[in-house]
Amino acid sequence: MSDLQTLESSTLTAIAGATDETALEAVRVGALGKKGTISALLATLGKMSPDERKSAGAAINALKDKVNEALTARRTVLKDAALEQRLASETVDVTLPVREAASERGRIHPISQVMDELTAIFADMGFSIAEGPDIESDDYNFTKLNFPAGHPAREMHDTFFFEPDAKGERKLLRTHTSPVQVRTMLASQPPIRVICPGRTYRCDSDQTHTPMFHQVEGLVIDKSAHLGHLKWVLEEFCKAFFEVPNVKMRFRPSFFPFTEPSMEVDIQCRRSGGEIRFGEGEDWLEILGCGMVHPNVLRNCGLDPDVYQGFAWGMGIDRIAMLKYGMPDLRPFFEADVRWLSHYGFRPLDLPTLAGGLSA
Ligand code: 2NL
Repeated sequence: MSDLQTLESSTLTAIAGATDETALEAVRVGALGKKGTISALLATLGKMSPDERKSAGAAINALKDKVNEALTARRTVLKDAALEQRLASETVDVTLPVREAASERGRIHPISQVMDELTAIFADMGFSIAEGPDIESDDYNFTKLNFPAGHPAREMHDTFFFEPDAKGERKLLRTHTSPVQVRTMLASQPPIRVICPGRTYRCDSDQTHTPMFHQVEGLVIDKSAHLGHLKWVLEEFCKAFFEVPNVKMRFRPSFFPFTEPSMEVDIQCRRSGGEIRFGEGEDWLEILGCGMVHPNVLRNCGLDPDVYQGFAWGMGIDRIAMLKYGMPDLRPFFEADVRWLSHYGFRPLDLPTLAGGLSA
């Protein structure tokens, strides 16, 4: 038997004996790989005379083709066998319930939902969204906002203060989102139209108060922004937010250090059987405070009150979320109970839009 025949029979035997694809691949590399037996034979062709090369070349290439064919055939046999084996051993329980996608199982917290709704409503009116730090200076949280030196809000029992730093400055957890508007006025020129949603903190804890809560404030500054604009903005907001075609509103005189005049706003509602509906009925519910920005605040924020004027308002996000979605207790908002969230939460991909519906 010639060398070629010996190589052929040993290679074909090895192919037939390979019991899985890994073993078969090892045989292939042994014969046809860079350092394989057949590759080595092919390399000898270069040193042969043209005549020798002609006959030996044909024989070696024929062997190579034969081996390749055998490899392909064996690979098919092994693949089929592996599939047969899987089909015989694996079972699928078609009676199992369909597993929901993660995007279907998760829920959006009502506060995030309401923030997204507020964003959609005010973006449509041309407002930007501004955010700022939770840890603020006394200056931005109180002084620039026209709080007098001895104001009760500046006391330890209402506000969370940090220990004074090396320079003696006492930082605090912001008690409202107004410092974000202060920052906006200091950093930009009118016209300004922003809303500032975010976390706020006060030393307060009972059925209707948590030490951390959420607020949204709005601010408009221009040369001639007036109370009529304020009333329009708030009325459009209430109709859009509570998803009713009309709502009566009542503006009562009030006081805030940062606005003059200041007002509290009630909206028309009907209370019946523990339920509350907006845009109908004879009852009133207070939902926000507002007013014209105090000239001292404008001045403190680098704006000339003889040139610019504006209005601002503020309300509790947690509170309007409870009202809109009929949630009786504030505390579970921050208890991270998945059962509560799966009941009161919102589907992740149902983003609130004015066109598509805020809460649909
Ligand atoms: C309320 C009342 C209010 C503001 C917030 C504000 C901000 C700046 C200047 C003037 Cl920078 N005003 N914000 C104005 C009126 C009322 O909040 O009851 N919030 C829960």
